Amino acid sequence: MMRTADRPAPLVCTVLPTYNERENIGPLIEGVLAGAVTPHLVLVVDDNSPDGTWQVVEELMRRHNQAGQVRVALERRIGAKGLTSAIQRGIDLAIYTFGAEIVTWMDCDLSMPPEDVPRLVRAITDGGADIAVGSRWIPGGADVAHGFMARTLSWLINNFARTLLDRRVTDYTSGFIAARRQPLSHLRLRGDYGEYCIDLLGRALAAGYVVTEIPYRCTPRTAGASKTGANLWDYLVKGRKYVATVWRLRQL
Ligand SMILES: Nc1nc2c(ncn2[C@@H]2O[C@H](COP(=O)(O)OP(=O)(O)OP(=O)(O)O)[C@@H](O)[C@H]2O)c(=O)[nH]1
Ligand SMILES: [Mg+2]
Repeated sequence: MMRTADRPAPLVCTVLPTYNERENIGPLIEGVLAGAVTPHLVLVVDDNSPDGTWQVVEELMRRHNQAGQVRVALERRIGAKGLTSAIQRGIDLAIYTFGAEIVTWMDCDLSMPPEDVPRLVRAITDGGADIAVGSRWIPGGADVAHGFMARTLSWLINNFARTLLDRRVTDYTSGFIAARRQPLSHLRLRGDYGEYCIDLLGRALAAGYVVTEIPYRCTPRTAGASKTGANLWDYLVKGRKYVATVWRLRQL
């Protein structure tokens, strides 16, 4: 894309929501910064993790924030908890405090490859999308992190969402997203865990925003513990909320 002197490259901010990701956060931050092609800020929103994730981030801030340049920032929330509110807090800081034009976010268990962040960003800067979604369900994408039962339930819910909402999106529960500031400034995140993603994409499509998908390979976490349950009951409880979210959005 051509840039002129009066049109500086847009600031991209990657929001990283963390709870007890001490061993993952360092490689993840380094991975995101290594792929940066325009000015890029990494903003960690940590809910005062007992394992001291925020201390690792503070150390990286000392290393990367030199000569007045902020490349790594930390929001340490004391008392607040929850993935959706952490991402929303990060989006608000990215847009209104740091002036980001594009915000990306992802899980911090290294199940989503930081090398793919530039591809999501390019889908917006070069491809003209308003929102780019990392998808496990298009050619080139895969989910090798979860077992047969979880993959089947995820496939079922995503097909249910495609049938009732919009077929162009295949991974409504992705959570690996890049978006322009404009949709984010009037579509605030609602709901718990994966529901927020279905809800955001459903409302964005209904509002006429251009949503594109980029394939990615979801790999198992190798350090730290999952914060969501992995037995059939947990999946059914989560799945019921996903179905209710799709059902609510169907008439938009
Ligand atoms: N700030 C914040 N981050 C959270 C909270 N709960 C989970 N996270 C982060 O959300 C991301 C996803 O959490 P995971 O434990 O990987 O959950 P998941 O991906 O649904 O589960 P798996 O499929 O088992 O990996 C990780 O980056 C977590 O650290 C929370 O309460 N606050
Ligand atoms: Mg995970």
